[in-house]
Amino acid sequence: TNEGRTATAAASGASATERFRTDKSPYDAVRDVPKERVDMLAREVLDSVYETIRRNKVTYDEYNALKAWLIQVGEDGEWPLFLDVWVEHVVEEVATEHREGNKGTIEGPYYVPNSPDAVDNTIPMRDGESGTPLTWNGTITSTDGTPLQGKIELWHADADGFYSQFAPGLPEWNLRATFHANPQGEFEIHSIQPAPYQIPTDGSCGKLIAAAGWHAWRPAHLHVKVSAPGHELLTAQLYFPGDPHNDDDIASAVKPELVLDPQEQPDGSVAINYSFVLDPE
Ligand code: MBD
Ligand code: FE
Repeated sequence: TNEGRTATAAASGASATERFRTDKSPYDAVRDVPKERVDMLAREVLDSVYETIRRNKVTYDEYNALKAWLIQVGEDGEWPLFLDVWVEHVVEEVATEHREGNKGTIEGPYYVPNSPDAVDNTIPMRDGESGTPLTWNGTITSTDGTPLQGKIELWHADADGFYSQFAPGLPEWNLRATFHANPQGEFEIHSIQPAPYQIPTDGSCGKLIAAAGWHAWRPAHLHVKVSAPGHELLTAQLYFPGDPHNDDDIASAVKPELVLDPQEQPDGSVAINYSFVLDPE
């Protein structure tokens, strides 16, 4: 739960918006989309809006509620959150449907590039970081079985569901690190098991969820970006069996291939074995 600490939607939204502007150069990206594509895609989206308005006889009250809400999404900085929760999963599906290697899923709004290398295969965490200790072993290989000396960028929420750099009071790189496989493609990672995550409920995305009678939960998940020379970057998330939200993730980002098989150890920790197969470029 998010009790005891405050992470307002506006604060994490502002951080996510700033992150996106820094990493993705969106204004250059917008110029790169050819005019013919913008023309066709914008018209198709608008046509589906018109169709919805006509079919449901949308009223002026509803139109104005939408307009007020859209203005508020921008003021809250929640466009990254809104788009990654409700749109990105289909973009990811289309972008990766050709792959023969590992299934991936959405990146979400909380990735930060260039996380420092892990020390002793252990992710940075606070003294007494709460959560079940997790030991993860696996390999990175190419689709033809060749071991890859690749790297894994790992980031995840803490036991309260907070991400460093998007919630106050956390060390900068808490639960974020880059891990390297050896020449045999083997890697080992020590971290903790994250908690289920509730997207901020006090901002406009939360308002939409409440107004529609939805819930705000994502199942507990580990985010990864796995890369190796000459191979397509894999962005994925891994999930834990039995999580009540694996079947109704608000972000529609769970796939059966991404659910782990954790083994409880006598010392109370959990061992996981999960390997990655990357597609050659
Ligand atoms: C998350 O942690 C996340 O992974 C996604 C996709 C959206 C909101 C919060
Ligand atoms: Fe996440």
